[in-house]
Amino acid sequence: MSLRHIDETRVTRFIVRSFAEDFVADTHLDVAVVGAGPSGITATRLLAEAGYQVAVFERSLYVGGGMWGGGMLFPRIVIQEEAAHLIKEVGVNVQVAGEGYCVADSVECVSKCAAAAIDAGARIWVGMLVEDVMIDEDARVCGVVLNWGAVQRAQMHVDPLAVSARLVIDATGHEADVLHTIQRKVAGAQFDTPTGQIVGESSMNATDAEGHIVELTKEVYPGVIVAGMAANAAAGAPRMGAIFGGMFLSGQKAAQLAITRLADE
Ligand code: 48H
Repeated sequence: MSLRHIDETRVTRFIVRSFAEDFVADTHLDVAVVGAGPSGITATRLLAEAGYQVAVFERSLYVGGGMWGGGMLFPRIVIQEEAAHLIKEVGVNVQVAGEGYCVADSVECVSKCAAAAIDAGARIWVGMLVEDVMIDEDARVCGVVLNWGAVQRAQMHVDPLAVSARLVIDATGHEADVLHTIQRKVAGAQFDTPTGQIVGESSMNATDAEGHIVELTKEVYPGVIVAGMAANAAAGAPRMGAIFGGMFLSGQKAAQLAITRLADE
């Protein structure tokens, strides 16, 4: 069977039109999630499953954040048994390793978590960097400011576009990038962290890090919930290495907080 003659300009039109329709639909969101690592993608899925209009903006061309690389490029992640349900429910094969630990294939985990978020109705925008936030008259964050990740890498001067959101989740991992941007740009910004500021993560202590991550997942700045490694980084708490249970549980808590917060409005 030979394939039909291809009209190249049709391909162009289909791509641009489909993109534009979906992107315009996402210009007013209930929740804008920044970063498609394990915490961001879990929060996104759970919010979409709860019926909210949610999208995740990821500056890389791929989703999954630090999950792909497992531990030191060995493509496996370790998850505590208490958190394993959050990946089992999207179909990941989780092996019980003993003593409360489970192991999963990181490629399978990324693929199935992302697929489940999309199936639940969320859109994942890759290659899009959140370079700033929008702030309303009460100094509350009310949206994200977007540019292409490639534009940032090429250091081109290109003005951004903006998407409004009732809540933003900073799930940008070690960098806590959204919160650092707010700290840099909003004069006198105070955060709900031990110092009132965003301080950056401390050295590895997995028990401490995993023990605190869920409690540190909260609305640290008006309109911004922090999740995942960014929650520890914001508070100056430690890193934990290639154990991921806290990331999934933090994503779950961020979604629950967002649902409660949105219901209060
Ligand atoms: C758009 C952005 C921006 C931006 C960053 O690092 P992640 O996987 O984040 P978490 O917190 O869900 O998971 C952390 C985990 O992967 C990890 O690194 C662990 C457990 N480390 C422990 C240790 O000791 O090292 O994903 C964050 C995502 C990435 O994909 C970034 O590209 C993306 O956020 N991102 N996307 N706009 N401004 N900043």
